[in-house]
Amino acid sequence: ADTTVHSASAMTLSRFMLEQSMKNQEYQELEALMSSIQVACKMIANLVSRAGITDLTGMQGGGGSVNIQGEEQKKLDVISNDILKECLRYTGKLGVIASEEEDHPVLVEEAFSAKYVAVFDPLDGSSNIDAAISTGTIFGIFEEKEECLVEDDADLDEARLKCLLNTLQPGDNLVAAGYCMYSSSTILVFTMGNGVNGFTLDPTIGEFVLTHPNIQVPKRGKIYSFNEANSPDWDTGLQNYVEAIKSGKGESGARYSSRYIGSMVGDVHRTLLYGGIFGYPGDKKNPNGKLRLLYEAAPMSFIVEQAGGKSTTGKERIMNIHPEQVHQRVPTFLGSADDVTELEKSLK
Ligand code: P6P
Repeated sequence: ADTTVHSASAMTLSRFMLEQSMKNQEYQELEALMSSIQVACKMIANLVSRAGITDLTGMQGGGGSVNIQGEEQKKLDVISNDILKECLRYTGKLGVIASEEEDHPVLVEEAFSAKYVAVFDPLDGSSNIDAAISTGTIFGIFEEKEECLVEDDADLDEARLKCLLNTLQPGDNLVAAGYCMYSSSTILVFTMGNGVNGFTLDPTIGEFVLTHPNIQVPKRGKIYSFNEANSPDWDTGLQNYVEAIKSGKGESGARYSSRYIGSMVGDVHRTLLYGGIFGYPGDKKNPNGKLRLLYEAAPMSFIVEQAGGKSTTGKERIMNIHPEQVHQRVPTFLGSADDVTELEKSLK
C-alpha cells in the first residue's frame, strides 16, 4: 500500500482556498461555498464507491419517480442532489439553487447573506453507475443579480420569478465553476476565473490535495470524443471534419484516436489533460444536442477557457449564451483551441 505520508505542508483544498482568500478579498465569500462543496463531493464519492454494495444502484424505489428530464431517477441521483442542497444551504450564502434534479429553482430560506446562486448537476452520467464507470458532480456559482430574499409578506411567485431570473445567467457571469470526478480516483477541478487547479482526494487523510496546479489544455490533441452512432444525423461539415481527422487529412496531418466514455465529466477531464476535442453536437433529431447549458456546458466551458482551451456551439461561444429556460440544451464542442477552431471552420 502507498505509505506516503503527506508532510504537513501538503497543499490541501482548504489551505488553497484560505491562501486565495488572503490574497484576494473577493474569494473570501467563495471559501465557504468551496468548503461546503468539497464536503458534499466527499460524501457523494463515498456513496458512489459503495453503490453496488449498499444496493443504491438501480431505479428509485418500487414505482420509480421521474424527473423533468423524463428519466427514471436513480436513487444516487436523488441522494446526491439532497446532499449538495443541504451542504450548500447551510453556508447561508445562497439565495437560490438550480439542479438537473429539480424541476424549478429552489429558494433557500436559510440565506441570511444571500449573495450567490448555485447551479449543478449532482451526479452526471449516473446511468453508468451500475457498470462502475466514472461519473461526476458539475457545479457553477453566479452572483445574485437582484435580491430574491423571501420577506414574510412577499409575493412568493414574484420571489420565485426573481430567483428564476437569477439562475438564467450567461456563462460569462460565472464567478466559479468546477466538477468532481468519481473515477479511479476522486478529482475536484475548479476555477474562480484565475486559472484551473485540480485536487485529488487522499482517502488516508480525507482531504483533497493539490495534484494538478494551473491546468493548461494542450493547444492541439489527437483525440476526438463524440458518440459516432449519431453521425448519420450530423451536419455534413461535422461528418467531413471527423472523417478528415480519422484519416490524417486534418490540419495537423495526425490520425486521431476516438475515446468516448459517455460520461461528460470523464470525457471533459481527459480532454482537459490530454487535449483534443469533446462534443455533443446537435443533429437532425435533436438540433440542440443533449447537454444542458446552465449546469453542464457553461460551467465546463468556463473551466476549459480558463485552461486556455475553447468552447463553442459550432456557431458561437457557449459562454455568451443567455439561457431562456433552466433545463435548455445546447450543442457543445470543447477542448484544444486549435482543434475547436478547425472544427468551427468545417461547420461554416
Ligand atoms: P449519449 C450522461 O447521460 C450525459 O448526460 C453526459 O454525461 C454524457 O456526455 C452524455 O449524456 C452521453 O450521451 O447519448 O452519448 O449516451
